[in-house]
Amino acid sequence: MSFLAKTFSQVIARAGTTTALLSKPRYPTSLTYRLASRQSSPQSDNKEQKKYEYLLVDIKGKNSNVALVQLNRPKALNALCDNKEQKKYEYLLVDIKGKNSNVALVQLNRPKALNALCDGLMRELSTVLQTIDKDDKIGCIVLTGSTRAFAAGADIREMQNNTLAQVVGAGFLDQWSAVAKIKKPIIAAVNGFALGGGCELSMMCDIIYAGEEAEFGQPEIILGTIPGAGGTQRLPRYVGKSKAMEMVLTGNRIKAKEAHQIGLVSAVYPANQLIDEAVKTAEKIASHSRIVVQLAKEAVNTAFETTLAEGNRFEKRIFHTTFGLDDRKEGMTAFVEKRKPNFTGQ
Ligand code: CO8
Repeated sequence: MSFLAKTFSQVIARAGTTTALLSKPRYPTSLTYRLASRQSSPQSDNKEQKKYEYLLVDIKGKNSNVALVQLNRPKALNALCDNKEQKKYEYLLVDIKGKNSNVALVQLNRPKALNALCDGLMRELSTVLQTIDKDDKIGCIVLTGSTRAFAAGADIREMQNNTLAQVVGAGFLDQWSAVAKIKKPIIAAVNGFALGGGCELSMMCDIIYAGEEAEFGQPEIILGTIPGAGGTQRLPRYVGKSKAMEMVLTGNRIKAKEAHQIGLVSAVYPANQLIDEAVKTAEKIASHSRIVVQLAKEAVNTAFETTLAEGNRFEKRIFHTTFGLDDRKEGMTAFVEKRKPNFTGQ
């Protein structure tokens, strides 16, 4: 064990009378070791041991009130890596893209089930997106799946035997709404199937790009149920009542070209260029003021939640608000001085 790592472990081990938990880096490029105080039972401590890729965590002391955190990357002499390895997510691949490393690429990775959105996947996705949302280095997110499927819907096998009491009682799939609450822009890069919850997930994003072979649909009616994550609400707002009704009532799928024609997606690319194109757009968005991008996203989304008059009033207030920002001053000054703006997010 390296000197630094050893010292680190000893410090953690001396964490005192409260149990200390050393949490793992949340996603690839950050080296974010955090200490968090936590009460935990011996039973849950055993579970913790399996959760860390590079650490062993144990509870010590007569009163079980000391956490022993051991760095455990022996082959690399416990080098404090920035964890480029991507295996720590069960259902996702996460990577950082862009010339300025300011775009997060999140890929759904459950290929055998065509990225069916099981509970675990959606929990992981919500957590990862919320973590990225708080990362100052990232200005835009690209969400994608595989060439064959963005996502073929909620996991039918998981839902098959659920009862009404179970789904209501457990708030079944409540965590899905977390995606629509992310403040940073998300571009859905859709190749293959985007069906049911997959189509709804893409509509929770801010921009949808499609590969030429992409197919969108709300086939829940075929399964004896209806869309549950925005299919009956977002879809008519985006494509109009008649088309939304047709898709929801027949379960028919539409191809990328038609999805483009009706305004569900804003551009169609050859499948193998889709992610690059999405990242290019994401980089452009990320080059603008972070705070102003966030405000702009909120303003556009408000158009779907309110009347025109209220929406316009909200927009005007947000517009006025930008005059309290350094970035608004910098953007206009840069234009006048014929140079590129240097935004600070303030
Ligand atoms: N759930 C679970 N497993 C799935 C799903 C799914 N949604 N879709 C595909 N799979 C699995 C298949 O079972 C199969 O697994 P296995 O090999 O073990 O049998 C594997 O993926 C490959 O699928 P297929 O063999 O069927 O592949 P095909 O190329 O023949 O067909 C299709 C591809 C057309 C995508 C077909 O799989 C299909 O129709 N899938 C179901 C699509 C669907 O109905 N989606 C809607 C689900 S319901 C829903 O999304 C409600 C959302 C509510 C959200 C509420 C949030 C609060």
